[in-house]
Amino acid sequence: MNKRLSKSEFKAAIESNIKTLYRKTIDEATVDQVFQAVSYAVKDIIIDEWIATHDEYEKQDVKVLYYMSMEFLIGRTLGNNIINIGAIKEVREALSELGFDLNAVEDKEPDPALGNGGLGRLAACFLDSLATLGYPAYGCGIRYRYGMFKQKIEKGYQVEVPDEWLKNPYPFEMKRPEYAYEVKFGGNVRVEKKDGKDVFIHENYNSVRAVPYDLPILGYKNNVVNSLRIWDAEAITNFSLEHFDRGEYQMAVEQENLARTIVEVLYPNDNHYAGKELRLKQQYFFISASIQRAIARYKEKHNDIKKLHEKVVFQMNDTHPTVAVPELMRILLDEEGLNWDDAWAVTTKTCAYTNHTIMSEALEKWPIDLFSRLLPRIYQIVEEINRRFVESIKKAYPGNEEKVADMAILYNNQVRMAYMAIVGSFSVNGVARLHTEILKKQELKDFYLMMPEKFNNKTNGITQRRFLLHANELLADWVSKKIGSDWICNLSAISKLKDYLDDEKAAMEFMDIKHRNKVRLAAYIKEHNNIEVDPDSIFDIQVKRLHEYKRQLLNILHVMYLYNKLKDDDGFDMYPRTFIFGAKAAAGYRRAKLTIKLINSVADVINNDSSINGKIKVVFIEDYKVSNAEIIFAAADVSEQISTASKEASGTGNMKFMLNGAITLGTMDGANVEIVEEVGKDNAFIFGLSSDEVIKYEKDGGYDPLEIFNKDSEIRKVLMQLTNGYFSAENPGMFKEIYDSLLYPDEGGRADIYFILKDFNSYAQAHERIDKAYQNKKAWARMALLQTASCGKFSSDRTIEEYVRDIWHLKKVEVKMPK
Ligand code: 26Q
Repeated sequence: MNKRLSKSEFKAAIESNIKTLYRKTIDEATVDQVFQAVSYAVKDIIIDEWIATHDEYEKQDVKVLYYMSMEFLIGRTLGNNIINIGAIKEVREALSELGFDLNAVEDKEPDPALGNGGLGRLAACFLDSLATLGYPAYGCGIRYRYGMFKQKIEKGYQVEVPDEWLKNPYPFEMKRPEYAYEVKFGGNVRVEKKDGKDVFIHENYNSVRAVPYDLPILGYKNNVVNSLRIWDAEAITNFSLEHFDRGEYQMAVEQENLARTIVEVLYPNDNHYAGKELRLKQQYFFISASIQRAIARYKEKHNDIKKLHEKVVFQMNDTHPTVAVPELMRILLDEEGLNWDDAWAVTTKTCAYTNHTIMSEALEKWPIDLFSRLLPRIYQIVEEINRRFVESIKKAYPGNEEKVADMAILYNNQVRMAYMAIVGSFSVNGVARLHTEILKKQELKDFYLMMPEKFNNKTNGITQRRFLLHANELLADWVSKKIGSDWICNLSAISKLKDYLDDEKAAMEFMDIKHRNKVRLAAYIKEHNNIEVDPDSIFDIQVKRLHEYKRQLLNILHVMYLYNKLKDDDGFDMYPRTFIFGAKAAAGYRRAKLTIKLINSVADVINNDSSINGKIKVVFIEDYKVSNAEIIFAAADVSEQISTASKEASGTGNMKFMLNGAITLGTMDGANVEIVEEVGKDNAFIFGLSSDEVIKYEKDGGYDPLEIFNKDSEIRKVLMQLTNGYFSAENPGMFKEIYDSLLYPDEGGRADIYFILKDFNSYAQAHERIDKAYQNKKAWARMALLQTASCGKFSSDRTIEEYVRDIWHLKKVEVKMPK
């Protein structure tokens, strides 16, 4: 380990940073200032390893992965960085002697929320694993001025507040102006003949300068520091007086505006496509800059651009970065002078694509007029890619015009980005086994039949270093005491805990830690919601983005049902349960926002009804994000993973809960299937339709929720409460929209399209099994410990090793530091 600082050296570094940054002594410093000072002390250590890592990459001339993603939900980095440089003890003690608490200092870091949810957090877990495993990689993304909005709950409604994460300088980022590139938009393309060849001249365009900022991504105690490179936009034409009297004034203003707006804000849609021009600008902006840089770096050492794929691989995180395909073609054709076939061979050996969804409303389809206006040269290339691809479809299926309609990249005046991603890539992967099978058999069947060799599965994973080592110190220490610390870099070693399954003392220690974590969450809830919750009750938690397919509505309707039973049925009793929710809704997603209001309205009534003796509490945690997620996962008994089967590609929260010993209550969807496979079906609470059944109903019809409504008086009562003001006395009609969606056909002619009523009774029965199981403390403890002991497969380290083996073919690098 490099330059191991002792406690006293840390103290000195912190004090000296306080002095140079703020002209203050440590006694006068605020906690915010101490956060900055500690961060700079840590950064000092990181810098040497950062340099050494990149020297080693240069020296060994390694192949590099560029992970292209519109989102990196990295969360706070100080705590993780301190752990990864192996200095947690020294820093904590140094701060304590200076009169500060490390946790309080960590809390001062803004939570960089450059992502929406699963896909963005996955990218962050992957960077963590890549660095820890020693693989050369860059994350490439956007330096949004405003990340994911902060959520406030006012009168039960979500209110969005801008996330000003850059209000104070962010200590870990480094501006790299020497790697700036120009990115061009709009204008037109003129063709000229030069030496008998067509030359494409892009003119009358607007452009911006893309300027990268690097964030260090540390491996765990291995001296490796990779980079997350996020691009900022600056105006190329700065205001200058000489332009004032000419038409260029307008131009200068436009370029300033363009630069400012491009990186202004992360689109807060999760799993939903909105065809906004600015979004496409963002996509092309960071892709063009990233690829220009990757090629320039390649050319520093290599002169045969046809061998680019030997040293470079671009992984596209969903379709959002798919303009990488035509942009790489543009550079190879127009700037490197390759012919089409050579350029296409290089491109399709360099690009790979990950699919994260089959939901039709999430598929990116850009209107051709918008696309071609914004990216005229790129569009020409897309046309040619499409022309050649259509030709190959016709060759494979002579006379079959339907195939062309089903598969063409350009169709119905739209650019179908997923199809371009598949055609331009050598690898197409899904993110859990079931999801990949659905892709192959249903959504992308035509492509699978035509190019089966491209398709593969990479079941998602999570980093145990953040979601156990950092998030749940008590449990992490306990695990290490029992089985050693191998699990930190090799999660499959955690299965050694299985030796303790029938050791009652160990099981009780495990549950005692769970209890202490529940006390920690209860304190958080008291502070933020002013609600008292009982740490002895079952903590039943659903935290994830709010989306109809994730069925938070099923959860809250079931809470209403239980409440009715407590009130109406004297013979009914239940173990005390705390239902905890956390979810952001996309700002424009009306029904999702109404569901948040419903949860809060139900919470208000139930939490204030003393007649039920506190048997049920309902809590909506405001502003669910990476930093409070860490506290939440550690405290869960039950993990709600209740999406409509076939809709959740994988899920990753399910794995974070499992790692922390919560038991899954879920459908056979996404990675739940593989979780159940690891723990055994008796150690999970599974309910509901299978994905095959859902898909069959969707195809053939045959489901009518009104039948259930008419037959089942308990369900009917719950639904009536949505329209009779039971939970919204001030406005009885408030939840009518939700009621209608469950019973009456939508514009597509179907009612209850997420099968909430269909799965309701099966869900209620699974809850009854939980109620019973929890009362056997010993059996529950064993089952909880088994979750942690069985989660080895779900490390993102395993996922990354599979990507490396099957797709990226990277070589591990060791970084040695002088002692
Ligand atoms: C698209 C176009 C315009 C604006 C926004 C978007 C957009 C943004 C984010 C579309 C989709 C997303 C995010 C998708 C996502 O998070 N998917 C999740 O990915 C996880 C990691 O693979 C899976 O575990 C989840 O199942 C999947 O829902």
